[in-house]
Amino acid sequence: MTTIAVPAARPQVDERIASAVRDGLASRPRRLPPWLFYDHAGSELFEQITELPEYYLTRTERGVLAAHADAMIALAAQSEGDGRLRITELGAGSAEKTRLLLAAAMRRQGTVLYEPLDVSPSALAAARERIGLEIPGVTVVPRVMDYTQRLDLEPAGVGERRLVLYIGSSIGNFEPHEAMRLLRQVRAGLKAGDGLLLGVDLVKDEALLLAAYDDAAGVTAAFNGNLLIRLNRELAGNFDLEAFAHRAVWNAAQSRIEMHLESRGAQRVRLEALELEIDFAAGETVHTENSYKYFAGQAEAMLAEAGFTSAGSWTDARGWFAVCLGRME
Ligand code: AVJ
Repeated sequence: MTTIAVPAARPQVDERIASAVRDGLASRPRRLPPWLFYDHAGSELFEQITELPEYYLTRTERGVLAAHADAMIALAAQSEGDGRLRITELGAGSAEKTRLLLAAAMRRQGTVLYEPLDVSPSALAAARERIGLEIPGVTVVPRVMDYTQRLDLEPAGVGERRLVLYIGSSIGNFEPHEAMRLLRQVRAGLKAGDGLLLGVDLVKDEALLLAAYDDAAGVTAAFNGNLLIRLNRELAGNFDLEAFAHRAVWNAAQSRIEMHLESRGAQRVRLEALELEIDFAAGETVHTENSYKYFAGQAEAMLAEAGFTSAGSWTDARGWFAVCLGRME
């Protein structure tokens, strides 16, 4: 009889995650990239966030889209005559918000090709189910792509123009220079007549901003802390959740909400899979997210700087959230 030595079960380490965590935790101040939030549990927590009374972003943008989707689609479709729109979304779809735009395109042209781009195959599969089943006439063509690295789009068909959606203020996670790089990258993938619909959260009263990122029910705190649960699971870590506090800060000089995890005391944490030990001082923070807030007119200016012509801009009655259409001439 042969005895086979079974190595201790060790999680399969994803290199992209390993290097982001290694670099981020070694830098001062320590940081972790916000894309790490979105494992299965994190995506569910984010869905819960979008329904919180304090998290005005999703429902405000949804209101803007509900009121103006037809106008947005009409403007995107018509420049130099009417084109059929193909709708390409950066990210795997934002549920009812995307649906409002697809429904408007359906009203205009009867059928529509919808192309969500995302790094996550499972997120794309869910989007395909959701959209494909709920709106007959929409053909969903999902593509696995890290659009922050490169955007390679097959050219839209003859007589067809592409409308790229980048809604939900997802752009707010990027530093201003990275955001501009991304917009230019999108523009480089488009041709004359194509457009980009950009949704951005606007600067408002500080108390409202802070509440949106530090809700009474503690869902955002759980979303932030889930990052540590993920590192424990995927990198064999021993973070003690109770030993870190959720912090949301308004950085007025940079016009951004920051989220941090603050070490409640001096402690040592081990990430077995990286053979890494980190000593946290009491009060030391890990910066986990920036969520930039823009001034009125700023999104239009960014679109213009990236080479788009500003074709339309919509906001809610309180001026909390803006959706802007940039077009390629
Ligand atoms: C998905 C990046 C738009 O910044 O508001 C929600 C993520 N972070 N609550 C945002 C988030 C904390 C969200 N974005």
